[in-house]
Amino acid sequence: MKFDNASFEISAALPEQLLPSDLPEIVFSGRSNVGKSSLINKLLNKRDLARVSSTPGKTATINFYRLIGARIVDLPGYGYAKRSGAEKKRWSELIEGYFRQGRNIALVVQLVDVRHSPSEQDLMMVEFLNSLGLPFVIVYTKCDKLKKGQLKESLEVLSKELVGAQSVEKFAVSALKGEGIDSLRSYIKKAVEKTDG
Ligand SMILES: Nc1nc2c(ncn2[C@@H]2O[C@H](COP(=O)(O)OP(=O)(O)O)[C@@H](O)[C@H]2O)c(=O)[nH]1
Ligand SMILES: [Mg+2]
Repeated sequence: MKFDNASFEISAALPEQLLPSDLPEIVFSGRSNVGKSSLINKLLNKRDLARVSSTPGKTATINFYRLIGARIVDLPGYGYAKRSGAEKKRWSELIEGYFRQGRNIALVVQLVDVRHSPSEQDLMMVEFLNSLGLPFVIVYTKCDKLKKGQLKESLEVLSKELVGAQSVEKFAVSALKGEGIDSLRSYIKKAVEKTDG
Protein backbone atom coordinates (compact mmCIF):
# COMPACT_ATOMS: atom_id res chain seq x y z
CA MET A 1 0.00 0.00 0.00
CA LYS A 2 0.97 3.63 -0.41
CA PHE A 3 -0.08 6.77 1.39
CA ASP A 4 0.35 8.84 -1.76
CA ASN A 5 -2.38 10.17 -3.99
CA ALA A 6 -5.08 9.92 -1.38
CA SER A 7 -8.49 11.09 -2.43
CA PHE A 8 -11.85 11.52 -0.77
CA GLU A 9 -14.41 8.86 -1.73
CA ILE A 10 -17.70 9.27 0.13
CA SER A 11 -19.37 10.32 3.37
CA ALA A 12 -21.84 7.80 4.73
CA ALA A 13 -24.54 8.89 7.16
CA LEU A 14 -26.33 5.51 7.17
CA PRO A 15 -24.97 1.93 7.22
CA GLU A 16 -26.59 1.32 3.80
CA GLN A 17 -24.40 4.03 2.31
CA LEU A 18 -21.11 2.37 3.28
CA LEU A 19 -18.81 1.35 0.44
CA PRO A 20 -18.36 -2.34 -0.33
CA SER A 21 -15.35 -3.68 1.55
CA ASP A 22 -13.00 -4.40 -1.35
CA LEU A 23 -9.74 -3.00 0.09
CA PRO A 24 -8.01 -3.34 3.48
CA GLU A 25 -9.27 -0.60 5.78
CA ILE A 26 -7.41 1.53 8.31
CA VAL A 27 -9.99 2.87 10.74
CA PHE A 28 -9.60 6.03 12.84
CA SER A 29 -11.63 6.32 16.01
CA GLY A 30 -11.75 8.76 18.90
CA ARG A 31 -13.68 11.45 20.68
CA SER A 32 -14.67 14.60 18.89
CA ASN A 33 -11.79 17.13 18.73
CA VAL A 34 -9.09 14.55 19.63
CA GLY A 35 -7.18 15.43 16.46
CA LYS A 36 -8.38 12.74 14.08
CA SER A 37 -8.67 14.85 10.93
CA SER A 38 -5.32 16.51 11.61
CA LEU A 39 -3.63 13.13 12.02
CA ILE A 40 -5.17 11.74 8.83
CA ASN A 41 -4.01 14.78 6.87
CA LYS A 42 -0.52 14.48 8.31
CA LEU A 43 -0.24 10.77 7.52
CA LEU A 44 -1.38 11.44 3.96
CA ASN A 45 0.75 14.55 3.48
CA LYS A 46 -2.33 16.49 2.54
CA ARG A 47 -3.04 19.85 4.02
CA ASP A 48 -6.81 19.64 4.17
CA LEU A 49 -8.20 16.43 2.76
CA ALA A 50 -9.93 15.64 6.05
CA ARG A 51 -11.67 18.67 7.46
CA VAL A 52 -10.03 20.07 10.61
CA SER A 53 -12.48 21.82 12.86
CA SER A 54 -12.28 24.07 15.89
CA THR A 55 -16.01 23.52 16.47
CA PRO A 56 -16.29 19.85 17.44
CA GLY A 57 -19.13 17.49 16.69
CA LYS A 58 -20.13 18.56 13.19
CA THR A 59 -19.18 15.39 11.35
CA ALA A 60 -21.52 12.52 12.16
CA THR A 61 -20.65 10.62 9.01
CA ILE A 62 -18.16 7.89 8.17
CA ASN A 63 -15.74 9.29 5.61
CA PHE A 64 -13.79 7.10 3.21
CA TYR A 65 -10.45 8.06 1.66
CA ARG A 66 -8.95 6.03 -1.12
CA LEU A 67 -5.21 5.24 -1.06
CA ILE A 68 -3.19 2.93 -3.27
CA GLY A 69 -4.01 -0.55 -2.00
CA ALA A 70 -5.95 0.52 1.06
CA ARG A 71 -8.67 2.76 2.34
CA ILE A 72 -8.82 5.13 5.30
CA VAL A 73 -12.04 5.12 7.26
CA ASP A 74 -12.69 8.19 9.39
CA LEU A 75 -15.33 7.38 12.02
CA PRO A 76 -17.46 10.20 13.44
CA GLY A 77 -16.12 11.47 16.77
CA TYR A 78 -18.00 10.57 19.92
CA GLY A 79 -18.52 12.35 23.21
CA TYR A 80 -19.92 15.55 21.82
CA ALA A 81 -22.28 16.64 24.59
CA LYS A 82 -24.55 18.88 22.55
CA ARG A 83 -25.80 16.07 20.37
CA SER A 84 -29.48 15.11 20.69
CA GLY A 85 -30.67 11.63 21.69
CA ALA A 86 -31.73 10.90 18.11
CA GLU A 87 -28.30 11.91 16.78
CA LYS A 88 -26.55 9.73 19.34
CA LYS A 89 -28.74 6.80 18.31
CA ARG A 90 -27.90 7.32 14.66
CA TRP A 91 -24.20 7.53 15.62
CA SER A 92 -24.29 4.14 17.41
CA GLU A 93 -26.24 2.49 14.62
CA LEU A 94 -23.80 3.79 12.05
CA ILE A 95 -20.69 2.64 13.99
CA GLU A 96 -22.15 -0.73 14.90
CA GLY A 97 -23.43 -1.16 11.35
CA TYR A 98 -19.93 -0.53 10.08
CA PHE A 99 -18.24 -2.96 12.47
CA ARG A 100 -20.81 -5.70 12.01
CA GLN A 101 -20.36 -5.99 8.23
CA GLY A 102 -17.39 -8.34 8.53
CA ARG A 103 -15.25 -5.87 6.64
CA ASN A 104 -11.58 -6.24 5.77
CA ILE A 105 -10.22 -4.20 8.69
CA ALA A 106 -6.41 -4.15 8.74
CA LEU A 107 -6.08 -1.91 11.79
CA VAL A 108 -8.10 0.35 14.06
CA VAL A 109 -6.23 3.44 15.23
CA GLN A 110 -7.77 4.54 18.52
CA LEU A 111 -6.90 8.15 19.37
CA VAL A 112 -6.59 9.51 22.91
CA ASP A 113 -5.66 13.11 23.79
CA VAL A 114 -2.41 12.86 25.74
CA ARG A 115 -3.52 15.62 28.11
CA HIS A 116 -6.65 13.90 29.40
CA SER A 117 -7.50 10.65 31.10
CA PRO A 118 -9.45 8.32 28.81
CA SER A 119 -13.19 9.03 28.90
CA GLU A 120 -15.84 6.43 29.66
CA GLN A 121 -16.46 6.23 25.93
CA ASP A 122 -12.76 5.74 25.12
CA LEU A 123 -12.72 2.79 27.51
CA MET A 124 -15.97 1.45 26.03
CA MET A 125 -14.50 1.72 22.54
CA VAL A 126 -11.42 -0.25 23.59
CA GLU A 127 -13.67 -2.92 25.12
CA PHE A 128 -15.74 -3.00 21.94
CA LEU A 129 -12.62 -3.48 19.79
CA ASN A 130 -11.45 -6.27 22.08
CA SER A 131 -14.85 -7.95 21.94
CA LEU A 132 -14.72 -7.90 18.14
CA GLY A 133 -11.17 -9.23 18.19
CA LEU A 134 -9.95 -6.45 15.90
CA PRO A 135 -6.29 -5.45 15.65
CA PHE A 136 -5.85 -1.97 17.11
CA VAL A 137 -3.26 0.50 18.37
CA ILE A 138 -3.49 3.50 20.69
CA VAL A 139 -2.31 6.85 19.39
CA TYR A 140 -1.77 9.66 21.88
CA THR A 141 -2.42 12.95 20.13
CA LYS A 142 -1.27 16.56 20.62
CA CYS A 143 1.99 15.55 22.30
CA ASP A 144 3.52 18.92 21.41
CA LYS A 145 1.21 20.49 24.00
CA LEU A 146 3.14 18.96 26.91
CA LYS A 147 6.68 19.52 28.10
CA LYS A 148 9.02 16.54 27.98
CA GLY A 149 8.68 15.58 31.65
CA GLN A 150 4.91 16.02 31.68
CA LEU A 151 4.62 14.00 28.50
CA LYS A 152 6.54 11.07 29.92
CA GLU A 153 4.42 11.07 33.07
CA SER A 154 1.18 11.39 31.13
CA LEU A 155 2.07 8.51 28.82
CA GLU A 156 2.73 6.26 31.81
CA VAL A 157 -0.49 7.18 33.61
CA LEU A 158 -2.68 6.90 30.50
CA SER A 159 -1.23 3.57 29.53
CA LYS A 160 -2.20 2.20 32.95
CA GLU A 161 -5.66 3.73 32.78
CA LEU A 162 -6.35 2.18 29.41
CA VAL A 163 -7.12 -1.24 30.80
CA GLY A 164 -7.95 -3.43 27.85
CA ALA A 165 -5.11 -1.97 25.83
CA GLN A 166 -2.21 -3.17 27.97
CA SER A 167 -0.69 -5.37 25.32
CA VAL A 168 -1.29 -3.21 22.25
CA GLU A 169 1.21 -0.96 20.51
CA LYS A 170 1.10 2.73 21.49
CA PHE A 171 2.30 5.78 19.60
CA ALA A 172 2.81 9.32 20.84
CA VAL A 173 2.30 11.77 18.00
CA SER A 174 2.00 15.40 17.09
CA ALA A 175 0.16 16.23 13.88
CA LEU A 176 1.45 19.77 14.34
CA LYS A 177 5.16 18.98 14.68
CA GLY A 178 5.25 15.60 12.96
CA GLU A 179 6.60 13.57 15.87
CA GLY A 180 5.72 9.89 15.81
CA ILE A 181 4.17 10.08 12.35
CA ASP A 182 6.79 8.03 10.52
CA SER A 183 6.66 5.12 12.95
CA LEU A 184 2.87 5.09 12.90
CA ARG A 185 2.96 5.09 9.10
CA SER A 186 5.29 2.08 8.99
CA TYR A 187 3.18 0.19 11.51
CA ILE A 188 0.04 0.80 9.44
CA LYS A 189 1.85 -0.34 6.29
CA LYS A 190 2.86 -3.60 7.94
CA ALA A 191 -0.66 -4.19 9.24
CA VAL A 192 -2.10 -3.73 5.75
CA GLU A 193 0.51 -6.01 4.19
CA LYS A 194 -0.38 -8.67 6.76
CA THR A 195 -4.05 -8.66 5.70
CA ASP A 196 -3.00 -8.92 2.06
CA GLY A 197 -1.38 -12.24 2.98
N1 LIG B 1 -1.18 21.57 19.17
C1 LIG B 1 -1.81 20.64 18.44
N2 LIG B 1 -3.09 20.83 18.09
C2 LIG B 1 -3.71 19.86 17.36
C3 LIG B 1 -3.04 18.67 16.99
N3 LIG B 1 -3.90 17.91 16.29
C4 LIG B 1 -5.07 18.58 16.23
N4 LIG B 1 -4.97 19.78 16.87
C5 LIG B 1 -6.03 20.81 17.01
O1 LIG B 1 -7.15 20.24 17.68
C6 LIG B 1 -8.39 20.71 17.11
C7 LIG B 1 -9.24 19.54 16.62
O2 LIG B 1 -8.55 18.89 15.58
P1 LIG B 1 -9.29 17.97 14.49
O3 LIG B 1 -8.21 17.33 13.69
O4 LIG B 1 -10.35 18.73 13.77
O5 LIG B 1 -9.98 16.90 15.48
P2 LIG B 1 -11.13 15.83 15.17
O6 LIG B 1 -12.42 16.46 15.62
O7 LIG B 1 -10.76 14.67 16.03
O8 LIG B 1 -11.09 15.50 13.72
C8 LIG B 1 -7.99 21.66 15.99
O9 LIG B 1 -8.01 22.97 16.50
C9 LIG B 1 -6.57 21.24 15.66
O10 LIG B 1 -5.78 22.28 15.10
C10 LIG B 1 -1.65 18.50 17.38
O11 LIG B 1 -0.97 17.51 17.12
N5 LIG B 1 -1.09 19.52 18.11
MG1 LIG C 1 -12.60 15.48 12.27
